[in-house]
Amino acid sequence: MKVLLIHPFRNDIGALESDEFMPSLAVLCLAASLRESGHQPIILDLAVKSTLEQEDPGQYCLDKIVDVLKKEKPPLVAISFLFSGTFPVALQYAKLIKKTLPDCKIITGGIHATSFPKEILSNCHEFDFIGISEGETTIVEIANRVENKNYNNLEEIRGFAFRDEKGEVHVNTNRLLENFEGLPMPAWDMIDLTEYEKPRPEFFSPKGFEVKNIIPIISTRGCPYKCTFCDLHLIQGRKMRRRGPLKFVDELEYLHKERGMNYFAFQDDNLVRDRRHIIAVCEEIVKRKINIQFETASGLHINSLTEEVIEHMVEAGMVYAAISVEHGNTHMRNEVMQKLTDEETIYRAVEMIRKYKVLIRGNWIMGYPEETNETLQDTYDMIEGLKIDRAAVLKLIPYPGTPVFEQCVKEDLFVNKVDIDNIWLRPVQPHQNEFVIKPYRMSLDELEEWRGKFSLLRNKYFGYFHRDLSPPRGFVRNEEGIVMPGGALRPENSNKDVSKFAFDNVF
Ligand code: B12
Repeated sequence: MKVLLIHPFRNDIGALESDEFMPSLAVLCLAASLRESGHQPIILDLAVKSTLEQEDPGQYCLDKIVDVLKKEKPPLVAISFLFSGTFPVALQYAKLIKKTLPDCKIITGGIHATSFPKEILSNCHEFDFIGISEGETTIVEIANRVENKNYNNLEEIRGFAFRDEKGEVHVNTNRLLENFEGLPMPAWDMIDLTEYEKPRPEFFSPKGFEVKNIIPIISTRGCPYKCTFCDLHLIQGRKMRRRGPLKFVDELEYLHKERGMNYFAFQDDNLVRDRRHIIAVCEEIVKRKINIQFETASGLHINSLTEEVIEHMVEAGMVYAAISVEHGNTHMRNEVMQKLTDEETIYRAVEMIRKYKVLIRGNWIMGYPEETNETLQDTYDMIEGLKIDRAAVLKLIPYPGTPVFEQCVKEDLFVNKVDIDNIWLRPVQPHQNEFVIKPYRMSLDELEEWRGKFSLLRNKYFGYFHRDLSPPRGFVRNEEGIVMPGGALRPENSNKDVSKFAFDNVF
């Protein structure tokens, strides 16, 4: 049976300014499982280059959806979106789909729908079903049901929510963690990778490759840690699951040798947690002579990094290591955020990575309820002390399903008095420039001041230890090796005030 899988175009500043299109792994994984079970998935990824090239991208997407619906008449449509803030777009699509093809069923899933299945199904009758947590098995089960028009005992489907004939919503939270190893390779063959291309001359490419695509890959799911800001456990759970190195590297080999891809971004939430796994993956890459470059987009958990792991990763092609530090103050990092990483371990990890010619980016969070001027000073001092190439200090967005969200609701810390009962409908936008919550002991003006200071640190030490690296566009390096704003901006951005956005929201 035909199943249309839609990945929306985020018609907002976040998408438009960063224009970093990456194929949706969610859609590729769901499509692969559907196909393996004998269904006919049709991928409509609207977050692509050709959408951005349209005069009115929003309208273009709506027209495109109608065209595909009329042509394919799929009995089931699945909408997958990555950020909670994209829900309004998904809802707009669902309304249009039901208007165009009233008999088709619509399912959505992903982290936002997983957080609010009851609210969405009770209020938005356009959606028939919701997949909770990982969706490969659920989508196949519901596709089988739709094909056979068998809607009996839907409550038996695990990780699934639906509305019955009386309009009552049933949520089966007994979710399923997929047998990750057993899943088919994401359906890369179903998408045109040129749709995600753009020249990226600014990318660090020590092997000299021209980088046009960033290809997301994932070799493990799950993370055992309980960081108080992270909601990913809602989807992937805390139990780590891996794809066997041979199977995973088959995917890389296909993408590199048959599709010409040379730059990859690991999306694993805790890529190095299982050292034997990452070492085996890297050894397999080297053994098969797969000549690629990769980055660790989601941030490496510092506790698990060892010299041996780094050495293997560099040999296999790591050129950009993102590390998740989260805070410069030990109490904030370890007691409040539950990151459980010593300061010495952080400094040691940076020292270890720095021995290799690899770019290093650190991620920090600012604006927790317990934040003070003193704790932010510790973050500032740590960044100054580490002198890594990029330092991203991002504002806290408390997401439902996290302890910090509960705390902010309980203590009424939201700046814009968000309507908690309606947050499923109007979620915080990821690109929202303003701070979302106000710390107990700091004013918003003070936070803004810190944000300004951190923005000056962002690229300050770019290439400090590798001075032959040219600073990012729009920056120049002085004689002491310090990088500061100056020089030409990218031509396409020259007439936009991107500075604030770029500093704050793009890694
Ligand atoms: C790639 C990524 C990005 C990329 C996005 C690239 C792009 N152009 O699209 C970049 C780097 C830009 C990014 C940025 C941010 N990100 Co991000 N990112 C991710 C990441 C690491 C990987 C996503 C992925 O591919 N996963 C693998 C796929 C297979 O999993 P999945 O998408 O969850 O899909 C599965 C299920 O959800 C389900 N499913 C999904 N859709 C559907 C649909 C149906 C019908 C069904 C049945 C099931 C289903 O089935 C799928 C297969 O099992 C996730 C974390 C993660 N590991 O998932 C965070 C994540 C999505 N990001 C997150 C956040 C917070 C951000 C930032 C806001 C961080 C910040 N403070 O700046 C920014 C936003 C930037 C901006 N300006 O908008 C949060 C989102 C939380 C939320 N509730 O919205 C996540 C979940 C991380 C987390 N730990 O909390 N991010």
